[in-house]
Amino acid sequence: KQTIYLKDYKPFAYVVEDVHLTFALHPTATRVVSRIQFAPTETADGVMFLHGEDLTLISAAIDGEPASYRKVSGGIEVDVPDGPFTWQAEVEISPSTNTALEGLYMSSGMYCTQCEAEGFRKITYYPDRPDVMAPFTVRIESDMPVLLSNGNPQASGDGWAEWHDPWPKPAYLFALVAGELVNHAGQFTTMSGKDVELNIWVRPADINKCEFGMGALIRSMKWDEEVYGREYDLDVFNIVAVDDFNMGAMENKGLNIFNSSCVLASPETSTDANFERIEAIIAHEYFHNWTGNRITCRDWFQLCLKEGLTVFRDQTFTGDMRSHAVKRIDDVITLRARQFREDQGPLAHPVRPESFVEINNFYTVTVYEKGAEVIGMLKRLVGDAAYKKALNLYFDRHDGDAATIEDWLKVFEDVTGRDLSQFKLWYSQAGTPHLHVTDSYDNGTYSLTLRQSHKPSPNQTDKQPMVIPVAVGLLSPNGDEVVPTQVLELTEVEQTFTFDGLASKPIPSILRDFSAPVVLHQDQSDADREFLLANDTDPFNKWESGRMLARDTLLDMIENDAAPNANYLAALDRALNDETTDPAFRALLLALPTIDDLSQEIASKGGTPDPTAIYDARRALRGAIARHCGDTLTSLYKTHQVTGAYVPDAETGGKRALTNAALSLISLLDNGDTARTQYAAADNMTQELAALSALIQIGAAETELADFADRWKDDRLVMDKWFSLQTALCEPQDAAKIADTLTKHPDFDWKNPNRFRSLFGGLISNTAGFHAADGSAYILLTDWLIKLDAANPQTAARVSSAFDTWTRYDEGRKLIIKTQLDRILATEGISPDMAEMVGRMAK
Ligand code: BAL
Ligand code: ZN
Repeated sequence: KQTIYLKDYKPFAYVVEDVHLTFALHPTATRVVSRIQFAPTETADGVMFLHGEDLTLISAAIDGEPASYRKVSGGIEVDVPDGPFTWQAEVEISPSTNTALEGLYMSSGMYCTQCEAEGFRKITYYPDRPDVMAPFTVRIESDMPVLLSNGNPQASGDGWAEWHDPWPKPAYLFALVAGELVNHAGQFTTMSGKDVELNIWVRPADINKCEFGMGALIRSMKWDEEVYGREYDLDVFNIVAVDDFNMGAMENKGLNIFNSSCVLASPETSTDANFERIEAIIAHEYFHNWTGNRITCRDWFQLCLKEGLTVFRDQTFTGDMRSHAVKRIDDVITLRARQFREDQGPLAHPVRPESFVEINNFYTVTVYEKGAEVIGMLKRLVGDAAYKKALNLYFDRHDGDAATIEDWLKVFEDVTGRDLSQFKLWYSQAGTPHLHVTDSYDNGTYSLTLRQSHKPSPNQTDKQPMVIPVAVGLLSPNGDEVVPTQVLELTEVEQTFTFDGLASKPIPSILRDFSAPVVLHQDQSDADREFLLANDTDPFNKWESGRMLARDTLLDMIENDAAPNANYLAALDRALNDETTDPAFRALLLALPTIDDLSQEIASKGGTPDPTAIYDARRALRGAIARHCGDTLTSLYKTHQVTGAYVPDAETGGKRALTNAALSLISLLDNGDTARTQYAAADNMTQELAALSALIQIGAAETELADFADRWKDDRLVMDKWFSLQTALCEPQDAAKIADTLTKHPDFDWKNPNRFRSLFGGLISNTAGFHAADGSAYILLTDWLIKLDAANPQTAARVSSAFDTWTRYDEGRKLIIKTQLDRILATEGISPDMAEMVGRMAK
């Protein structure tokens, strides 16, 4: 496969005016007849290229006459007339043998599709590019009882149904579902009074797991009207749950298809975290209707245009539904753990990449999460009112367009009069900027000097200074906020900002709300951190102060064999007892930096992390916290228990988060007695899983693991948890062996992406286990990646990014990993997806 470059973009030379598709469904021999109206533009030259992969072409005609065409790499070239014409083709495809889960495939007996990014070309010959938009009419012929496609239902009869989608859309938003499904129905009246029929379609056994998803959908529709003024635009909105799915979910117009793990929920089988994630993903896919579908991307380099914005929208939604402070902290934890990690390694790329071989490899945390951070910074820089105006202009100006980042920034420039050319570097410059802060105080004037620096990234050595919004507040030593939050704009390499009229040297609270995705370097004393942990009015920095104390004591323990910092333990104990703060916030104070976070930190300072030593230090600190804060933890555990029926809301969820964080530490002291009692009494999955996790972590879960498997053997989503907990939480030295044993379990259906990711995702997240010095986990994962790649390249390539930190480690580990990467590259028939990912890592 060839490398594709952003700079080579050329529009398609034909307009697609209308698409009509007929599917005669059959597991191994589905026939797809396409009838497509094309009209040439002035750049047309008589030869039209159509994408097509793995298709058996039965017939092709232009205006009723046999077409003249040549098969070429990735599709066909067709000789076409000078004026408008109708292309009609019939192809045969085999959904039941499509294990890559792209295009039309089968999952648990149902037909379904996944076309983003380039799956439609596996369904029929078509200009499969996002800038070609057309209305679609679809006829499905099958004896399956439920037949769905995009848009509105048009007509149906025995064994057939027709759907019409009036909104022009790119092929990646096409969807079709056929199966023995039942629906959980709902209804929404839009702000202009239009009734919309809502459905969540599932297999009959899952019908009791739809209620929460339906509520989340209705909340999302309402929120998009109230906050962004966006109304839904079809008569129906369908969601379908599918067991075998590479992604979390997909925003196909009017027919969202979801990985069943991202929509099905019940108190007995789903945790608080599952409920929150499901609500966010339903919102995300729904929000795509405007940011993605009505306005789509000109080409795949612009992926962040829809994904960054839609993630930003779903993050705000979750904040509105739950807690902005907790959501922001959660998002930053993820951003640093995954996106900063990506930036630090060989897979680093800009939010808008400039080249790719396989676009599926660029559905990354950088495009999504850093893409959302960029929107957040833009909003902070222009202010809420201008952001709102700019968004309205964006929707007005670009509705129906396939747009670019330039189009997006232009609306902000037009609304505010600002020149955003320097800001645009956030889209093109890879890597995490570093922000260095020094300060001084003299005679009532406080000065803050901010300096930015940038490390090289793959193919980017010389970097320019960026616009960095730095939200700052100042506190006086008595705890009063003397300067409320203001946003300093750092645009040069170094700038000094002054604050006058201060009676004493203030304590600065820098980068409030994590106002930019940067690494902050600040000489901050433990005393200042303890002060901010107790007094900061900014919840993010309040939490961050505790986090930095925890990080530094861990680093001191790892690097200098130091004892846990007693001041940190005392400050943590005080913060845990502060009943004025949200229990969910206090639960986050107990979440220590992970082994991978710490190894990122050590590597960024030029050191070589030793995962085993980091594991030992974390365990020692957890023990010290349990002992030092034991009374507090026991008391919190008792006083914050939730009684009554389970509700998946933020308030009771926060209490469960706190009591369960306490439980994990209490279990270090009481041999698991409290956890065993909780496990036995639990009436919801949050409590059950937290107790089971605490027991696994102290190596005392044998009975409960067997009981859990026995009770949940028929629920595949719960069994995914059973697989992942064991590999994630076991002792590092046992991890590879346990993972290997689990691969032999009769329920390890490795072709199911959720099951594969549960087992191996758990192993990878067990950092010290994955990086066991003998390389056993590296070898096991590689064996399985090679096996999976032959069936499902997209998921295999994604999981291979587990190796992207390999250059951090010692020579012994590096040698084993490099050998594995070379082994993958040398495998005959390796997919382009995998070859690109591993090739970038092995460089
Ligand atoms: N567009 C792919 C799935 C998602 O981001 O919603
Ligand atoms: Zn998305």
